[in-house]
Amino acid sequence: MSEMQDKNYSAEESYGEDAIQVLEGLEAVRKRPGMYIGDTSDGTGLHHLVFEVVDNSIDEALAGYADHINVTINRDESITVVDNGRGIPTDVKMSDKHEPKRSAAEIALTELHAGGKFNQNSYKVSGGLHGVGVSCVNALSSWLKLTVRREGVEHYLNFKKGVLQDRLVEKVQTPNGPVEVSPMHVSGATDRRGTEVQFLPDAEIFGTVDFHYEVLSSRLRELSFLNNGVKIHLADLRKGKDEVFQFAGGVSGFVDFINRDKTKIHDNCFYTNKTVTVNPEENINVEVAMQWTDGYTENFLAYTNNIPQKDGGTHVNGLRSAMTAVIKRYIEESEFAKKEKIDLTGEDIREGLTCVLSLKMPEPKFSSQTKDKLVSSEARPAVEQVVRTALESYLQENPKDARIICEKIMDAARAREAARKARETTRRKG
Ligand code: 0RA
Repeated sequence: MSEMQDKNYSAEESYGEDAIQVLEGLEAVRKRPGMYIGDTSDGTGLHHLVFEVVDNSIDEALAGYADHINVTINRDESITVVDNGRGIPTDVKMSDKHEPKRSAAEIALTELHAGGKFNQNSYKVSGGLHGVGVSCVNALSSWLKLTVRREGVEHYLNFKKGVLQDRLVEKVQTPNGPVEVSPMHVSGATDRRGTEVQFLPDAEIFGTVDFHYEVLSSRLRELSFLNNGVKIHLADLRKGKDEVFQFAGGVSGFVDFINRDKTKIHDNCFYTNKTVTVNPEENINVEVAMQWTDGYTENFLAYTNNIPQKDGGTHVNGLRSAMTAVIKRYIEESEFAKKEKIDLTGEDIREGLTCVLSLKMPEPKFSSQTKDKLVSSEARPAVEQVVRTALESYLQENPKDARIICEKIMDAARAREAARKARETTRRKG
């Protein structure tokens, strides 16, 4: 049993009540790291540390204050994440119940909070899979250094296993008498702005620390597709390798990337990006790109707030129902399909389709902790409405693409019908 849990240990003598809560939080994370960050023995949790830090910079970018994120794998296997956002607030929180009263940055890096996030964005987009926040990364790092560049000044804090090192303490006068505060260290003047987090994952928790470039690059590439306008630079100083992920055109760039070695059967990728208001005050941003290839399988990726849903959910259902309705009607009303009576299914429509659907919405609900399926009911009509309108216009405005797509779909329906008949014949003979 640890000192902190020992009933005989007289806490109040050396620590305040909430200083104890901070230590208990740290201890909880270090005791069951897998619960907070994912598997600590197969690399999942290790790479997740990086994504947790990057998510906060992505949030700052989505709030409109950052457009550049730099991720570096250093030679010692530590990771540096730098953004050009506003910088985590450095001011001492006079409302802090702690003594000495701490900086907002220190609180953000040491307190576990429910949402895990310190950004108060409308979407709370980050949160990734676990959404545990940087305080967990801090607790699971043998050391972490935070540098904040704000208003011409460079500030820093150093931690070991989540515990602040070299604390500064000053006395300030207030109307209620003198109070002790704990500001950040100042290293000097700067003309840069933003937040920098460098950390070394704790080998006591993760065993050998060995980052895989490909694991980081594929998720960072995905994040750059999902968050248009954010430039993400990844550098691996161990191998002298680096890449920049920056795509114009949002998820249509993602579809292009997925289809890079496939044969596209039509030229113009379908793309829409709209925000709709459902219920009073709830904005949902719907972004969709689609392009058909000459293949037979469907390639469908769905995301909510940058988190993938491999089992789909209400957003995917909304997209499918709008697509089926619009395409069915287009074919029924078109010249080229007049003579033939074909019953289309959703599967016919999706054969050879590459599609990326990305939703950004406040407080999404998922069916499980793994967030593999979205269950928020308001997502369905939002996606349905956006896709219906945009796909109708796309088909009207791109008649050549529309015809090629519809012919592929009718081919799929005919093939399905022929296969069914062949099966029936075989059965009768048998
Ligand atoms: C809270 C408030 C503000 C910025 C941030 C958090 C912030 C956090 C992170 C984490 C990584 N990069 C970040 N950038 C910003 C706003 C501060 C203000 O009002 O100036």
